[in-house]
Amino acid sequence: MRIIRYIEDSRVVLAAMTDDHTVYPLPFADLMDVVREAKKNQLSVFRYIQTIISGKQGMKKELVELHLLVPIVAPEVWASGVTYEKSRDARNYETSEKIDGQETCYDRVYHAERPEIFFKSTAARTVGPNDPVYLRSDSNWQIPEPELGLVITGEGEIIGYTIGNDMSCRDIEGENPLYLPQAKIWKHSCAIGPAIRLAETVDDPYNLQIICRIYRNGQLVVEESANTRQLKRRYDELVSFLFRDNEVFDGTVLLTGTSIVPPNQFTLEDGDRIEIEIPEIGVLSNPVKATVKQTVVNK
Ligand code: DO4
Ligand code: MG
Repeated sequence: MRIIRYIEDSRVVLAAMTDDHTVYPLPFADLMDVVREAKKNQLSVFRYIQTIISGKQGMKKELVELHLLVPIVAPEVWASGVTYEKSRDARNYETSEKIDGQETCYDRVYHAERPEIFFKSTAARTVGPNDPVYLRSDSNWQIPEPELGLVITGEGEIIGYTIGNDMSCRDIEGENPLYLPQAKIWKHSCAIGPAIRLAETVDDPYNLQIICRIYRNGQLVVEESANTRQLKRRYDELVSFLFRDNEVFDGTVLLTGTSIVPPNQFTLEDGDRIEIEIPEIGVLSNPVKATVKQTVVNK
């Protein structure tokens, strides 16, 4: 079962979509309201939704027929880094910090007990399906990072899985790892969606295929895939580090890192379209838009 949000007649609708693609609007504004109500009724989220929709007439729909929004207005999006060998190798390729024969910070974090976890986005910077992700105007090497996202409660329970795009500037991070926030956070630099698959309806979250396709002028220019079985960490391990002495809000999304990196000579361009698919969740599709360079005058 998947949870979606969409606009219909100028109203935002929260809905459950069953595996036969029947959509049932839910009498709640937000998935976290459903989670809280399910707890009160001592039912799992899936069972609680089943009691709500039983006997109701849903409507058969494909996701592409709906005006989808982010499936949850995540107050914060955090991200894990260098959790896959492929990401470690890509970071080592782009970094100017390497010295022959010596380990880089990326080699060390890949093996360390403490994972890399960084702040990625706020609700205002995060876009949903079909909204444009933006390119930074001060970077010449930008890529999408297709990632599985964990949707978590303020108590650290993983209630669902979504797709995330951790847009990244390889040149800015490569110049100096301390530039990470600038390589990762700007307006529209994070996309999530198109749906949240309830965790209890996923057979094996360590066996999810992730596919990324990038189109330029309508032509497929990049197609790569990976599987979450290649992840070096466990999801609960990543969540437990995020929670260390931290206040984490209901509906936070924690991205789990990328194992898909386009060829090194590739950079995104204005007008490209990125598709990230996890078959159990759907396809997150976003056009790419260049940001117009702004000059800020210091007063
Ligand atoms: O170390 C930089 C971040 C890497 C990252 O975002 C990833 O591995 O997905
Ligand atoms: Mg990433």
